[in-house]
Amino acid sequence: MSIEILSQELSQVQVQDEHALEQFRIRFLGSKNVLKDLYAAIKDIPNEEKRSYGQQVNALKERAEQIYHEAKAALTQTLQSSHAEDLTKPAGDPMVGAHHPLSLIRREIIEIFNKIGFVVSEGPEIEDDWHNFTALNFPPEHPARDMQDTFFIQKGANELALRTHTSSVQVRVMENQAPPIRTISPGRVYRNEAISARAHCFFHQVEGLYIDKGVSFADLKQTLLYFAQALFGPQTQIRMRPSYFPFTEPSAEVDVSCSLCNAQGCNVCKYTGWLEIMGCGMVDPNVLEACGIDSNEYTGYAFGMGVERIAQLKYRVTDLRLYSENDVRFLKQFKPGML
Ligand code: 2NM
Repeated sequence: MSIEILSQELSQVQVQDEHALEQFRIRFLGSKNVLKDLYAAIKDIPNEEKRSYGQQVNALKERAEQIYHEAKAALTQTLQSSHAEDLTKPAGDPMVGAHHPLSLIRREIIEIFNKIGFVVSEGPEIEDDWHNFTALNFPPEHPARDMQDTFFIQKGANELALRTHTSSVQVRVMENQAPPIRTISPGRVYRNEAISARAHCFFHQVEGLYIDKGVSFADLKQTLLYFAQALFGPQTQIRMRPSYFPFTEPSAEVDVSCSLCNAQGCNVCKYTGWLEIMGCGMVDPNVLEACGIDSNEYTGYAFGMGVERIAQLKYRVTDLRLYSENDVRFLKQFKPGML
């Protein structure tokens, strides 16, 4: 190896990592380094050239040492700056996730009814005509059976539908269990609606059903009063207004006194002091019979509420679309213990 070649090598060398640094050290500064041959060759150099030859080899050695020390210093610095954290610092606050507001409300509703003996039942989101309509006493020409209102799915010769309410789950419970029945059915339901701030093509319900001997409208009213006070506070009052559903007779809409203004009137309750939160009624004998329950022996009540509606009242959400857009700026507001 000549002085010229090694000199050129040193002028071009790049030491980019610790491995390259060690290779460089072995080659130029190690116990078998390439300069040793050059030093050994001094004895064969003519006397008058020895001095200049020795100076050139020494210069090579010094240059190699300089390169080595500079590269080592540079590498140590990048290593230290990538470990710039203070490792003795105590840990910061852990990242705490949020729950979806609809999950929070659903959980709260389920807990309130669990305490008085209702158990959760679930069922399929894709239903047949029987469980979604016919068993629930929907007449053949009812508008809900129209394409305008319901999403239908063609599966071979069968027409199926995305369930429009979770009452379909309760039909399955009644078909498969003997009374007494005390159940609540939370779940997603679908309606063929144009999406806006006030309407969506899917939303969430919790429906309740109680069937036994001698169940009365008074039982229904007291249960819903207990529920309203557990959810909105002990000062809450309820009122019932006559209504109509195919599956209940008589039927009613349930209002709760507005907890935001103490029923004094505000823009949320439209200055009425009341907020509509659910529908209810006594299960129609036709529904009981369709599900194999003797309507001479048993009576029952049922109710249904929209989870979005309740979350809207408790959390003041004014646009339904926020529930399904997954914008973290919305979602992260719902931390444990926020209410
Ligand atoms: C409501 C209103 C009134 C209801 C009826 C039934 C069933 F399966 F027993 F017939 N489940 N839920 C019901 C009754 C639902 O939602 C507004």
